[in-house]
Amino acid sequence: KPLDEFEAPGARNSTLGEDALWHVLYSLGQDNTYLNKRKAYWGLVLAVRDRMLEKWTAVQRKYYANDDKRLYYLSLEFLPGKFLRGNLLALGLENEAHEFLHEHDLSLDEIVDEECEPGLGNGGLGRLASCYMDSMATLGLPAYGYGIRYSYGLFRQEIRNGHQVEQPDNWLHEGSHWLIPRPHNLFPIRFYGTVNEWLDDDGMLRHDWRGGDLVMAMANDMYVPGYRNGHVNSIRLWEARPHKEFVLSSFNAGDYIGSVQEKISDENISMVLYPSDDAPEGKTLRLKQQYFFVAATMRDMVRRFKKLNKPWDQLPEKNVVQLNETHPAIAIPELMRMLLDEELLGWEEAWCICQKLFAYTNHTILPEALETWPVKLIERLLPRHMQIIYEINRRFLEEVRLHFRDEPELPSRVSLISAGPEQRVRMSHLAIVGSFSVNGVSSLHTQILKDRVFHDFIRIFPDRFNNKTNGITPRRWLRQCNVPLSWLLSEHLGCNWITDLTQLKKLRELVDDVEFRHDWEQCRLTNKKRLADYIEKVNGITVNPHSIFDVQVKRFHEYKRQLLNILHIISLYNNIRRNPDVKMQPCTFIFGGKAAPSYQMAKDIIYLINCVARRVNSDPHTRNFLKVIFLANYNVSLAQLLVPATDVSEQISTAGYEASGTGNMKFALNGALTIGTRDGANIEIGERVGDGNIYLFGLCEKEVLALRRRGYDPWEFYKNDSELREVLDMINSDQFTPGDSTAFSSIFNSLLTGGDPFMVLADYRAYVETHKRISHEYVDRDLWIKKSIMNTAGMGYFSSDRAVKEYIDGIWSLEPDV
Ligand code: 26W
Repeated sequence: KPLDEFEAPGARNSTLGEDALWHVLYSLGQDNTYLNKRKAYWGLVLAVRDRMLEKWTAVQRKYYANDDKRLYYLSLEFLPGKFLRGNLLALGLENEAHEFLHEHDLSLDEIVDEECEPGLGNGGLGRLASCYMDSMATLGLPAYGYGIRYSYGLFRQEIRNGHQVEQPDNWLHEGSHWLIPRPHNLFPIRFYGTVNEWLDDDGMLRHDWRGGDLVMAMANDMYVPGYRNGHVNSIRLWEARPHKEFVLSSFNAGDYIGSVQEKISDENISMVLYPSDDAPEGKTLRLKQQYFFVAATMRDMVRRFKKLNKPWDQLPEKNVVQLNETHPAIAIPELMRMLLDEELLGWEEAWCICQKLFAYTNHTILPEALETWPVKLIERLLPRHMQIIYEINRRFLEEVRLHFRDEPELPSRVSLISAGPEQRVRMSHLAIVGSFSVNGVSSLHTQILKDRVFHDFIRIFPDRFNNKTNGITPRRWLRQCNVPLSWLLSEHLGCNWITDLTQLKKLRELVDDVEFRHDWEQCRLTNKKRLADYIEKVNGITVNPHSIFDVQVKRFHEYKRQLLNILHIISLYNNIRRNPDVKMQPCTFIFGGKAAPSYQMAKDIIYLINCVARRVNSDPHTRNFLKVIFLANYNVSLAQLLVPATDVSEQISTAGYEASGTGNMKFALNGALTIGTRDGANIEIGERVGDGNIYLFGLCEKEVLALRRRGYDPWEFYKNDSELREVLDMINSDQFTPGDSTAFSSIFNSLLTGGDPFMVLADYRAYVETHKRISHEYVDRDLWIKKSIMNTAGMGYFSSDRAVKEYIDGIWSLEPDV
């Protein structure tokens, strides 16, 4: 069409393709008489965005008109994955997009390559936040996500000579039109400074925090469309901007370079995501990030609330704040500060409001992951907040002493401040005391919180603790990532499963249908071939799509026990070499995942896997039976490729350590069989897919505790299991690193002299025997496919729609607004 025939989008009697072309010319300023991938991509993004914005503004208007209660979901991490495909799907624009691209000799598959993935999270916690945002929009909830617009997401992982190398992830270098900057939504955020005291008219002592440094928080909005329901929510990501006045004052003083340097250090706050999901780094910048986004978010919430002209005690009737881990827990003293110092409420009134407003989700029991901040640091950076924390603690401990008179030890155990040479604020205690709800993320995890980690608190606040087993969104983790299977499902079940995943249970009636099983297997094979092509292209290794695809992808951590997996692979390798005529089902073992840059042991394990892979893949005796693949830079996009192509899902954490896991759910939903320990959500997955359709092995949580109490000696397993000994001795030699026999001595030592803290050796034999069973059962294709179908059929419960509904009923008391 000639240019003058295009109407500006908004009038909306134009097609998606017409709008895309319009945007190529008028928004991007590029010739739209021909398109390449990049232009088609960006044009489509803007055309899709227009449609979301119309719906979003209508939805916001409705929230105000209906006086809805709002949910604020505070998370330092979000991992949404690529947007284009999911947004087209949710808005029902897929066909229009295909037509448009087809007219220009392009395909959706090609142009989504143009999109870069926002890696604004480390792993499970960030991805969970994104699944929940998807479900909240699909359920039509008045909900807002809040976080930080990091300039650099989680590092890009490269593998060089077998080692992880971290590269910066400059995901915004081309800009992202999925993110709309809102330069007028701007709040000043204070750091450092001093606290002044004054007496108000009633003679009450008041506090006023002033001075210090100001940084501006600027909003950037990301949009989350519900699935075909006309609903669109948003995630507001704060970006740090220099405070004008500050820069100007030094500028006028003639210190030009100094003023620019100030500007640079202010912007540092939102520069980069901390890449650790185990031990907190304890850096001032991290605490600054936490306070920065929390303070801006509380301002935004109070700004909206004030428009309603309601008394303060209605704040918790009109709002609820969910804290994703303790990372945003500083919101509690921040809201106290606003109510006390700015709104001049009394302590009791302000505290009552906070305790009705906040709810806290715990995602980890690893002691080293529980956040604490030095009192000295908070005193300096946030002096008023430290005063408030002391006062919260004083009043709390007074109550504790009153109610538990015969337990003089209790106050120090539950105190918000830990004693010792360096006093620290326990953020989990602050979050528990300041919230009306504390939840774990799987049955076992919540039980452990109640029995062990927060046992003292369960007696103080018996009704506060509850479980919300995690869930995943079926839109991205089935409909989007597994198109062949989605077609098959919709053909037999209709398409309601997309928003009501429990429909999948009807698949149980189809397991005996030979033709259906055949189609099921074909879907799986299609997905496996696609993955094999990717591996060929990226790693240059040919894998057999008929081999068992056995996959372990997740962050590298000792408790997740990638080591157990590679030990088994080495013993398999030894066995094949000993029996060259062995009759076994060929296996492809696939690994992926990042190690925190400062976590040396995790990096050593990555190196070991890559060295074993090099040896195994090039050995002519084993090549046809065994391949080991490490896929670099595991992220959401790669997960979407792997999950539907996996036969065996490795979920093998030391029992009691994995709070829930959500990868386990993605694989089982797509018909993979799980080999796993009785940990986290694995237990609940087992209950729902049935004992015969999951391979659970090894020590359970109670047995892990008991063995540790009895005294666990890994040497015994080394001495008594010759196969295992052979494997460990190989690691402790130069077998995988010719000429260097100490490359893996840290691993060997940790497993033996180090006491094997995650009990890898204790579970080794059970793991190997379970793998033997899997290998046998896989060959019986009918049996295996039936089990695969039974997995998908049993996974309806693990939809994030179910999880979010449980949060609504049990914690948030919200009304869907559709
Ligand atoms: C401060 C350092 C830090 C950063 C992140 C400590 C801990 C974290 C997260 C809690 C780590 C995390 O992602 N935990 C995972 O949360 C998932 C969602 O609930 C669970 O499924 C995983 O089992 C849990 O490890």
